[in-house]
Amino acid sequence: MVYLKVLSILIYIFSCAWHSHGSHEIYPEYQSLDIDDVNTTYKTAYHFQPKNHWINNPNGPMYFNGVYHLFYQYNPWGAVWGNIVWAHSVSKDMVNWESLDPAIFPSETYDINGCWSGSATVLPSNKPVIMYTGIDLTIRQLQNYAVPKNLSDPYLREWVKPKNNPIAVPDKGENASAFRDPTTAWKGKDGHWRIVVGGKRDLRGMTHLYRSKDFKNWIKAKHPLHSVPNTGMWECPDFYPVSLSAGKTGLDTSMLGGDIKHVLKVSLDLTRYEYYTIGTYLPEKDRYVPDNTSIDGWAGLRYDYGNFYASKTFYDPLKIRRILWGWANESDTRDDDVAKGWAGIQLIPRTIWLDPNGKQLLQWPIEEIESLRDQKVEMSNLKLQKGDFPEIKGVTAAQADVEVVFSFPSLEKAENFDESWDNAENLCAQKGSQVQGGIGPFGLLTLASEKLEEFTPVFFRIFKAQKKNVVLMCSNASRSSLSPNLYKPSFAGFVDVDLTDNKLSLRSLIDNSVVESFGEKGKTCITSRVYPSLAIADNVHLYVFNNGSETLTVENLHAWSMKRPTTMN
Ligand code: DQQ
Repeated sequence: MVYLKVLSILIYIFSCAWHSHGSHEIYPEYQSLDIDDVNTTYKTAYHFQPKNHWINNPNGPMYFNGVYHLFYQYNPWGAVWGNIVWAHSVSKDMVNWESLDPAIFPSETYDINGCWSGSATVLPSNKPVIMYTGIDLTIRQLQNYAVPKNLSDPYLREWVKPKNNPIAVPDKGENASAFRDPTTAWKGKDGHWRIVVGGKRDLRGMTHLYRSKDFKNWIKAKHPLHSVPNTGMWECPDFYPVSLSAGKTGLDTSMLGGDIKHVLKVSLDLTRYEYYTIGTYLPEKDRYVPDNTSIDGWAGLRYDYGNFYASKTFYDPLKIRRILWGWANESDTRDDDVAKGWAGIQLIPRTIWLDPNGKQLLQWPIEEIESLRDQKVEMSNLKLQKGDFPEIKGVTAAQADVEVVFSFPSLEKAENFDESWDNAENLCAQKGSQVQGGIGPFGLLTLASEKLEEFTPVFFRIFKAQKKNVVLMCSNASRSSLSPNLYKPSFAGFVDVDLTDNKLSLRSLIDNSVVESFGEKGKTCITSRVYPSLAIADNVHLYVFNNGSETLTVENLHAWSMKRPTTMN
């Protein structure tokens, strides 16, 4: 039994990792090929990306003195991972961006082989500090910090690395290649600061805890904040408070108190997926205990069930919200990346808050993105019978924002749910958008070619289970492109919703090679990176569809063409 369980975990890990674009794969021959002349066919218009080359994790996002800062892992010399620096862009609205010179780059013995991920903390004295992982001369991972050279520069262009770096090195016997990605710091009631750093001991993933009185000298705590066996290396941990009662209002990272829960998110190097738990932070013990409603392992809740990794949140004091940035890696091949001269995008920043049920988080694209909405079309009260798929005409289907609410008269026709179907992705692969059901599949056909040789459906399917209905949400890339050799997964997640009003809603942000979708007001989110060969630019179509025997109603549908931001690097 145990053997079978371990075997199934290993098969799962391999099937995930096999397809994922590992960020640390090294291709020396491509690492420093400067590519100025990029192929723009699949470049996104309103998702953040630099002019060229490789990008991965968002780093140290923050709001400081009227400006949003986004740093990110970047290869200044090629479209594959390598030569990693902290690129730096600034914005007043997180829609229009101005790119600056890299803020942190290898210069010292303690970071000469790379400036890897980390976080920013704005101290109460209104001074930002960046913590990041440096790769030293002997390829050890060390934690360092950097401060702005000139606080009166509104863009904080230059950063200096104080003399007492590094501030944390791996302990004797500790794995020096599994010690990275410091979090934003939080302050305890004792006035001391805390950060956690991702790590592992054998296969036990963990967050090493450090404390400091002055933000300069850091002492490692005897025990990690949290650890879980058999999860492997924990990359890019994120730890922050959320409120049970404040709705969408975000909390500063140091907030503690009555109705506050905490979230611990980790990025699993083994599967290249993230998961989070909601739980309780015990400040007097400096331990985090996940609630028993959160699965604490690789089958746990995800911010996004698709191409989404190494994410990071920050507290936005301007609009009192918490914002999530996530990196969407590629689904094309390394050779495609080299040929197109770029790889990786950042997804639209999302406001993130606790569901009033206390069991999961909710996410929604930041409101600022709506400033890019242009030409609009609407539909309402439209009946969709089995096999109907009316086209949504009048918007640029390659670059659109679509919001739709579906309703169904009853749940009677829902198919029976087999309790062994615990893997949403397998279920979605098996019951794709073309396999007829009872209630659903229904949703949007995005990035579709004229004769439907290519399409990426984003849809729901409702099942009847013993205790309650089960809602499956899919973003299925299996038919997204005629090109072979692409990664075309049937990404999927379940949606925890009670369906008492017989309605489900969906929003998709479509942007040339990405479809970022939000099911039921942000309960389940899925991103697909896709590379159609026919459904490109003006040859893209967009449909709403129903393939279930129950007739549905599109209560209302709003779709907008999306403009390009005025400035994007
Ligand atoms: N990538 C970074 C690391 C991090 C990993 C290096 C996650 O700091 O652990 O580019 O994608």
